Amino acid sequence: GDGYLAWQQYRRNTAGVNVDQYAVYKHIVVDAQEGAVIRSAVDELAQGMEGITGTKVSISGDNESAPGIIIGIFGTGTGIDELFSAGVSSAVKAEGYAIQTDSLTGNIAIGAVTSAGILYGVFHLLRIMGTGGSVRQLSIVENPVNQLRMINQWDNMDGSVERGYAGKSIFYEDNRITGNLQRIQDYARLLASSGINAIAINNVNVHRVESRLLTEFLPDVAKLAAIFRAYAIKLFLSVNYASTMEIGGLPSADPLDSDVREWWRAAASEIYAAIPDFGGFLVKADSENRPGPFTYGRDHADGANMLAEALKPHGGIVIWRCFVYNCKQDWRDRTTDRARAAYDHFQPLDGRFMDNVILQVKNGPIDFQVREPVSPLLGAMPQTNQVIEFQIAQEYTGQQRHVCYLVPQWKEILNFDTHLQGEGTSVKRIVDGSVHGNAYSGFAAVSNIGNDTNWTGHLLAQANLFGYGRLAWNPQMSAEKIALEWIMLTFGTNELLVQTILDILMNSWEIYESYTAPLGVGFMVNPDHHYGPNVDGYEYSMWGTYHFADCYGIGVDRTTATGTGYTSQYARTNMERYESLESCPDELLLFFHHVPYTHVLHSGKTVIQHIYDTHFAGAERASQLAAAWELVKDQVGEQAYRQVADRLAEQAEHAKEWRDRINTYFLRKSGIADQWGRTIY
Ligand code: BDP
Repeated sequence: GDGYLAWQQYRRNTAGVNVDQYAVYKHIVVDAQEGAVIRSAVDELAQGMEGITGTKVSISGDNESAPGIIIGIFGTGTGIDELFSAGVSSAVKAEGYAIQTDSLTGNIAIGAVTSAGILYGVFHLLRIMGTGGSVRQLSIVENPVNQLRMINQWDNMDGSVERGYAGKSIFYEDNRITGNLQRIQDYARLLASSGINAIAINNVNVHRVESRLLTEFLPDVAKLAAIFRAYAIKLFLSVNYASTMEIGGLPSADPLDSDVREWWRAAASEIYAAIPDFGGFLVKADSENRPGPFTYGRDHADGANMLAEALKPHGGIVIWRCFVYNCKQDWRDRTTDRARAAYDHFQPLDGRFMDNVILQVKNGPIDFQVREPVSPLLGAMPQTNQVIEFQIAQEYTGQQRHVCYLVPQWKEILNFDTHLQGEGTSVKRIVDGSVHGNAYSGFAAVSNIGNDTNWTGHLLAQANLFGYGRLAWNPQMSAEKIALEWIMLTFGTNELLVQTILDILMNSWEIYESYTAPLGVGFMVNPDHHYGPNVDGYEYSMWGTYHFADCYGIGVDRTTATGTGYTSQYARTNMERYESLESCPDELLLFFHHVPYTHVLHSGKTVIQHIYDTHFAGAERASQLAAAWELVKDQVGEQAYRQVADRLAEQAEHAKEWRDRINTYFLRKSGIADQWGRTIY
């Protein structure tokens, strides 16, 4: 098809060897009270079963001739409790579920303690059938590892999407909320099926018109909230910190000013009157020209707490972003290293935030580069709730014109050992809240969808949206397992096809990295739109993203001994590893050290030869991706084949441009020839 159904194809022929197992299930028994989420779950199950088995299923309140699929909520006096042992039902937590096949009757039961759990259980069962798994002996208990599994839309009300690479907004057009609510419901379904439970529906850069989502557009926001509610997804709004001035008619946004505080309290009350289960606010303040508490000599705790106080009586939360740095200062001295900024601003505030504030920390210290170290702020504030922020949108990883499956990158970040509470203090344990026992914790990520028919522009970029949700649900899942699920649900189970797409996805991050900025140095992209090579694009600007290449060497000295001191933001073990040239990993070398081109890496190559080799190899491997796709032409539908073939062709060409621009630059700077005598343009 055209990609619109994404991983919700529910096609008959995908199920492979176990397909006849599914066909016996012809009715669904609902052992739960009516409600929007239950209705979504039942609809989904019916639709899915009909697609997969090719026959209509009936829905009833009591059991007919076995076998059927029985769904129900534990402890509500229905029959569901009898179908599970007490041990199993008590292991199911808030959003979790149990799925079990009765060996005698063949009935499949899905039990949960909330309707959200039922919905997730239904999606799980459909995933099994969609990937051809056996349903004969199911015995599953699942609970999400992360409590908050959030998506951030960077959509503007004029219909554009900041860093959007898949068309226009599905939420807004002409400065109002769209009338096409069906597409939004389809998006809610997609999100819920991968495990997402929260969404902020507007860009973190809030313009005047979006501020009015809080006021005059509130009835429309409430409609959107109802759509998401039916899929167990909570709705949040990004707010302008200075809304009191922007739309409130007040002269100030000082967080300690009582009029300002009162304005926010009243605004919150109105929102909750319209949307009783409203999630809360997402805030980008004092960053990249956004207003914030600094204007009034206050700090981020003052700002966040003002909003938290307004939301608290209603059970709402403030998600305050830590992407805060001075974008107008260039490089003055070691303390102005942009990589230091989030930690320098926030770490000293630990303990000052109200308990309904969550800090949202980007995965790396700079900005979603293809390779960065893990942000040292993650886990460094034991008394503060934190969520990690990823970018599903491929702003710096090929903008959904290149394929770049990001789950392997996210896995590496989540598995990183911060050593903050001794060995084994991994990022995933920090963000799931278990290390510090946080009230709130989890994942947030910038969405990669727009109104392109296939949602993500590049069809293969759908794997990142799906993968993000799956990983937020369970960070233990392997990148490969997630990819396999996505491939089979989307394209079916043909072996050659599955293996080909799996190889493309699993190699794509490494390939992209190899022909772009080397060894963790970052950027080297065109300013503003950030697409394509421009080695010095940001080198002499104010944005704080530099590589410091000259005729002798390259890289940023972020050591504590001689550099910016950034390394000292890490726990000792990591600090020492990064500080020393001997132990710093190759892939991050230029992030932490300024070295001569002749510096020898652990790989045995010099830095300059590494640059040449990776760029030649990367461009070559990019063109092989296109060749691999050609071989499965007959296994995919015409439209899907075309969509991907076109992008892979563009990537192959663009990778050569990257290769040539980077290699030429460094040949000229260093004057050192390629050891293998290849032509460098
Ligand atoms: C950068 C984007 C910019 C965003 C900013 C942010 O280039 O468009 O507004 O991050 O996260 O990556 O606030």
